[in-house]
Amino acid sequence: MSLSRRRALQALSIIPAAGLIGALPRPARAAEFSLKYGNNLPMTHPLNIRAQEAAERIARESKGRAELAIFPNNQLGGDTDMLAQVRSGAINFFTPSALVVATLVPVAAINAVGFAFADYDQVWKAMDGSLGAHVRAAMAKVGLYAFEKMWDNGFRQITSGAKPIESAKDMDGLKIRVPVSPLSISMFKALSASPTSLQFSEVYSSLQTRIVDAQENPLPIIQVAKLYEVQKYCAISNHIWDGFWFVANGRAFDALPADIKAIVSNAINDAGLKQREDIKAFNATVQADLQAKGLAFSKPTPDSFRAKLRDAGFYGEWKGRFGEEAWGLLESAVGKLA
Ligand code: X2X
Repeated sequence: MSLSRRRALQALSIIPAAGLIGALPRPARAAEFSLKYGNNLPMTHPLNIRAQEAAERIARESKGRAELAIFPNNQLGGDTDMLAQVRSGAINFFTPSALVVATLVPVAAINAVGFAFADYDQVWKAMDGSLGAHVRAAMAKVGLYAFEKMWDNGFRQITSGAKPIESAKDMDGLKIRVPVSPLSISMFKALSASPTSLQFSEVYSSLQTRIVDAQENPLPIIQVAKLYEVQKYCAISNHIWDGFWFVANGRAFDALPADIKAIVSNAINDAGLKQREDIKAFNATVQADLQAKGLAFSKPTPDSFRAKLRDAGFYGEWKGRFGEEAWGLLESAVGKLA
């Protein structure tokens, strides 16, 4: 089924979003290798649409020997639960944001240093190149195998309920939800906001009940998770570039026969590359869509944010925490930061 057809059917609820998997024809006999994959995003996000295609390809190319069973939308628990599950082998795959991987592998947050990447050319050169290789090697040390091609989350933007963000001074005291990640907390404290870490599964309700007033996420997430229903303003801050690592439990993946491993790797890496293109296309129209749904946009210049971070010692601190080698790889991709 083509992507546009699937999207159209979803929009018409002919394919119920969470029932997409159940709607697929199942092989008569259980697959020899049933691979469980959990993630935190709704079925309508390009990550799940492309993962579903990868699942179909894996079933086809393995002639039914392997099956990728997708558990989207936090069905298996929140991010930290799924991270624990993929480590223990309870699930085979998980696509955590690099921010979340960093609770386990600190250097994984290096792509999320504030205002480091200027554009996608820099992002993919670094993440498909030596910076990504450095992070993947660190993940391997804790038993996580990360596929080569990172998937796109996007440049993160700030939404708020009470007032718009026009410059860094509007961050003062802002009660903002951030992912469960030390870098996010550190960055928003340095911006003099009041950040709280919450798993993505709790974001909508915490905004709705005003436990927090603001959150930050790429526009495609704001759209598919319907955060515009519980927020009024959106500042195009581009403060962090964030991506999802497609990680496997290393031991379980290694134990698969070589031919199945190759089929799975190719399907997942190819799907990741297509997912990047989907986000690019999504970005071309999503702001207008969100505007039509009532979000009011502002575009603060990054200068006041960068200056605040620099004055608070943010860059110096994280250079120390990530170490010279990783920091050097980042700076060779984006230029001098600290
Ligand atoms: O939790 C978030 O904000 C999200 C969806 O962007 C991540 O997975 C980090």
